[in-house]
Amino acid sequence: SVLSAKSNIFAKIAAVANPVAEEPDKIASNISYHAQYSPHFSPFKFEPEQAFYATAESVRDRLIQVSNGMRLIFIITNLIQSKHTILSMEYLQGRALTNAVGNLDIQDAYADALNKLGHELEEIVEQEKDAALGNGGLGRLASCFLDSMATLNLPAWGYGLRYRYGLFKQRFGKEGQEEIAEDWLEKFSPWEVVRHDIVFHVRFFGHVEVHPTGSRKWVGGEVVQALAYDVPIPGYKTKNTISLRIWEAKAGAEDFNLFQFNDGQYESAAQLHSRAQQICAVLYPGDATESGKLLRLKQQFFLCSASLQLFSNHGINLRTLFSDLRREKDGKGLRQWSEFPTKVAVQLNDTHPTLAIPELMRLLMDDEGLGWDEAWDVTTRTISYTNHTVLPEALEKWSQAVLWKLLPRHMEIIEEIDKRFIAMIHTTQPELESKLSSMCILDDNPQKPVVRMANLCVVSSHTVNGVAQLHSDILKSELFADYVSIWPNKFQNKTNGITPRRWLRFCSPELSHIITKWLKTDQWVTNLDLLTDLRQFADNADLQAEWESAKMANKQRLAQFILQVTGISIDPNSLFDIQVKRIHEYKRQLLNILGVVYRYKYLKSISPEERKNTTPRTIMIGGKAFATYTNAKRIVKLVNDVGAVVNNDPDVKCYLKVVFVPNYNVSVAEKLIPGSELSQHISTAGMEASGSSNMKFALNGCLIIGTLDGANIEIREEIGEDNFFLFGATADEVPRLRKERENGLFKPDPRFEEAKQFIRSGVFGSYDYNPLLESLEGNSGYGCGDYFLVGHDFPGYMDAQARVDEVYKDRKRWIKMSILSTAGSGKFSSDRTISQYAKEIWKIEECRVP
Ligand code: NBG
Repeated sequence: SVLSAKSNIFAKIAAVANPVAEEPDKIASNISYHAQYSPHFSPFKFEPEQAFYATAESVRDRLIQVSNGMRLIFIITNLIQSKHTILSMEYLQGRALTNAVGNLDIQDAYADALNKLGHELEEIVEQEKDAALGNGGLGRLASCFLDSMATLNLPAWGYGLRYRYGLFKQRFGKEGQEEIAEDWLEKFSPWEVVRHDIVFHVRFFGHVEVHPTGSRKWVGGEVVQALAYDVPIPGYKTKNTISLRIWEAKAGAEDFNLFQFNDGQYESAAQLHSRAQQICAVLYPGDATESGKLLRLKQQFFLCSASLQLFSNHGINLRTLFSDLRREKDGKGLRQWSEFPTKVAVQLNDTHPTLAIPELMRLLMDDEGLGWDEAWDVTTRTISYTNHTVLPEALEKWSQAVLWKLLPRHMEIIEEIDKRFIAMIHTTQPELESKLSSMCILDDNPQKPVVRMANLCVVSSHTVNGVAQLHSDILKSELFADYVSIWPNKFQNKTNGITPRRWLRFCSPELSHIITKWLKTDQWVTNLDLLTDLRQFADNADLQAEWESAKMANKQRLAQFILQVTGISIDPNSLFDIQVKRIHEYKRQLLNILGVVYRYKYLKSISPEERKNTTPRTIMIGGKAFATYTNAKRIVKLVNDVGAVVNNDPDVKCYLKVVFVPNYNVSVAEKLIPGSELSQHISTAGMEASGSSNMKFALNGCLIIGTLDGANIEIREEIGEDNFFLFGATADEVPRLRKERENGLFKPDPRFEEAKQFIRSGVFGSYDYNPLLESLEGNSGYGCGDYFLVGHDFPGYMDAQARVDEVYKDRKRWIKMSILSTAGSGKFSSDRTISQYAKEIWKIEECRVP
């Protein structure tokens, strides 16, 4: 009967392959066309899952249409327009359907069309799997940038890898977090378009051949194919659709050894295929082993080589484009290689794609015949580098031995870059000679000779930037200080940003409508500075009432979601306090949970009457711990254990709930952030380069409790210090405090000691938390006890939390602060960030489709 009901629907709605119509009837017919003729599912099956795929394909048709038009424009203007490329090992795209119909401004039409087919759009979007080709902030930033580049009509694309398994899915067993493969390609991704005509060969290993003329060529070794997949990225209400091009590694039919296969040697017959498949199998394969390190380097080089070989964003590869140019030059004297950087700009998203530098040098010298000086000039004017962290363990250093084996020609080039850099210092900056051992690229320490990728980036890029003002200042005064006197103008700041489309307009439609109503325009979606106009209404009782009810609706939706994924029921009238991000000691989820433990102990110690005067709180913590990061996993376990006790304690459960939100990802963030009232950004000062979820929370009217770290500082400046719950040591105090601690001068607050003791007493179960708690005491393995200063900042944190409790009781004041948070968030649009990159680093202008 289901079958006949569905076929009735299809019979009523003729299937037409017409993707352009705006009317719901025509859209419905297009969706049913895909349900019937796209060969993925049995015909007439139209459950939510099939409906999602058919809807997504229908939307994709439109994207391709716009994108093809765009491409034509780019090709026509190719010779006068410059193009920019982001190379990133990570993109954290999340789901695409809501964003696509929202940006194309066809949301209502698709909702109506799905209704006609017996489905709700809200239900259908939940069917989509997150594309999680990234770890956290760095990857999500790249995805926000793509949205802004498209919206600002910039001729700019992103390049990455098509990992078969993205960031792992987090599950819980007896021992805590377990990782399982997150299978975004289990069926298929309806968004990507495979480009069988865009294939490049990427070489590994082999050797360098020297010709009698002196020219060098990299030959032999292992060659795999890089096949392009394009994911269309629509701009918001523009005709511009750019692409995220992700490469897949594969071997060809000729690499399959039919003879061996017929001989029964099945594995060795397919050896080259399986080796190629390993390259894009997983995001960040473990690198504890030598083979793991080699695989990561292979991934990095694979991305760089494929992208650079292609280089022109629109299917004209570097050779064709520039042999055309060379012809022009020869014929009419028009163009030269020196103009290449006016056509192509490459932004390295952290050091992961550093191998783009020697690869571009190699292509220019060995394949195109340029001399060193000319190739170096072109390369250094093409490449720029963004640093995303000062944590020493995250600054990449690759073994010279492994690099010599994997990329012999590139190591020759890296050596030469280093040699010339050292010579330059000797001749032009002799006062820096004593610093050379840390400034040069090759670290020849006989125990473990390595290549310092960040140094290679700084030496070879025309611009280096940090991602928030404090971070950029630290780069100039500490990490890269020695280079500043050589290149004073090389260093810039580009404070991160977030796309207001995904992070307000689409994830919180109620609040968006209120903003549009009060500002009398929806232009804020692309001009976020307009939000400042909300300030004048912050005290208005009508706005406050509407604001509070929109936040309440979001909280109720969030409570339902939490119930559904954890079975824990939370009270929407309690203060929703959220900390979601990767689990790391410097981000200090441990400070948060110790505060919770203290609060629990305190609530237990007071009378039921006194409890009634406290502010009820629901604390939600979410995030993934890297699989081999033991302390991070212990923190996750502790949060879960504390929750299990607190949430079931009849004395306190009305006043305190603790929830570990499992499997935090982009689509979970889209539910948490709109429903948040307080969010925690409490890293040890100087350690969080920027943070970007802080911006998402503030934009959604959520107040921040935080330290003077990363972009917190700028957020506080924008929204006003009265609207920010500040605590903790400042970045310049941190080294002194660590020293004092090392010298035994630190006196812990009694509340801190009590909280730790309470955990040790076994209230939260029998798991041995001593190793975790010891990291706050003796030697934590980072050189001094409590390297992250949890103990030092604990009392300040507790006092700030007490201020939060007090202010929350004053509803008018809280709502006003919430409105002012949103009103002060204009600066943090990724449109602003990307405009600054375009103008100040890439020197590109918009390329609008007429
Ligand atoms: C992260 C920082 C964050 C920052 C994002 C985006 C890395 C290496 N760095 O603070 O830790 O917001 O980059 O810039 O992932």
